[in-house]
Amino acid sequence: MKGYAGFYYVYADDRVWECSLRGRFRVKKQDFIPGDKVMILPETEEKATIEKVLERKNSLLRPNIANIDQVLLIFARKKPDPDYNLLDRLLVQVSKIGIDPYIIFTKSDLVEDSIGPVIEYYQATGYKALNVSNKTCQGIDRVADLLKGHITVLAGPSGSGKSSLLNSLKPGSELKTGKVSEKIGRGRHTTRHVELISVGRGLVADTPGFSALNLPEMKREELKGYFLEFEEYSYNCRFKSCLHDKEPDCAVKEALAKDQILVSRYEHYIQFLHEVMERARKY
Ligand SMILES: Nc1nc2c(ncn2[C@@H]2O[C@H](COP(=O)(O)OP(=O)(O)OP(=O)(O)O)[C@@H](O)[C@H]2O)c(=O)[nH]1
Ligand SMILES: [Mg+2]
Ligand SMILES: [Zn+2]
Repeated sequence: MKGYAGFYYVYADDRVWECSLRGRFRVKKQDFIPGDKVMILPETEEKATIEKVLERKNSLLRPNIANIDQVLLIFARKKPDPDYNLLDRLLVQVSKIGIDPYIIFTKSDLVEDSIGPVIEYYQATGYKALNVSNKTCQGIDRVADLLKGHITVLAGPSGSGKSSLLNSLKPGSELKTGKVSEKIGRGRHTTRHVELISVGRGLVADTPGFSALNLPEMKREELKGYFLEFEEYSYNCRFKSCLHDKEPDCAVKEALAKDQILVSRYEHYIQFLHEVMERARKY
C-alpha cells in the first residue's frame, strides 16, 4: 500500500502488515511502489517480512503505482466545469497502457439534467461513464462495486472530488478535501502523496489533481486508434493510412460535417496529432 520511514505496509488477509525487508532485497536496494504484489512471512500479529516480489503487469509514473487494474477519471459536472481536453488526453493515456478507463462525473447534485448530451456521446462511443454525487450519495454504491477486488487509481483535475469520493465510499477515512476557489472555480491541490487505501474489498489510490498532461510518445498513426468513434467511418476514407487531417475524401471529416462526431473530440484529436508529430520531430 505504501512505503514509509523504512517500512512497507502490505495488505493481506483483510489487514495491513508492517513489513521490513529481508537482507537480499536490502542489498539490491529493491524499491517497492504501491501496487507491487509481494509474498510476506508473518513474524508477529502485525509484523512481517517481504520475501518475494512478483513481476509487475504495468506501472504508472505519475502516480507511481504498479499493477493497476482500472483508472477512474474523475470530473465534476460543475465547479469546476469539465475540461474535456484533459479528459480526452487521459482517455488516450490510459488506453495506451492497456488499462480500462471509467469516467465518473461527480457533483451531479449541482446540475439539473441527469446526464447531458456530451456524456451521452461518450457513452454511445463505448466509454463507460457514471454520474455520482458525494452530497446525495447518488451512484456511490455503483462505484463501490467497481472497486471490489481491484487496484484502482483515481485521476482528474484538482477540486473534482476524488478525495471526497473516497470519503463517501469509506466513511471514517477522512481524507483531506479542499475548497474549490469561488473565484477561479478550481481546486487547490489538497492531496499530495500517493498510497493505496483499502476500500471495501479493493485498493484505491487517491492522487493529486492536475490540469495539464503531456501525451505519451507514440507514432502519429497510432493516435486515431484511441478515438474509438472514428473507426466505423475510417473504412470509407480514400486512403487506408488516412490521418483524418488534411487528406481528401476523408469519411471522418464527412461524419464531423454531418454532426455524427462531436466537434470537441475531432478538435482535440487534431491538436493531439500535431503534438505527437511535433514530439517525434524533436527526437
Ligand atoms: N456539491 C458537491 N460538492 C462536492 C462533491 N464532491 C466534492 N465536492 C466538494 O468539492 C471540493 C473539492 O473536493 P476534493 O475531494 O478535495 O477534490 P479533489 O479532487 O480531491 O482535489 P485535489 O486533492 O486538489 O486533487 C470540496 O469542497 C468538496 O466538498 C459533490 O458530489 N457535490
Ligand atoms: Mg484530493
Ligand atoms: Zn480519414
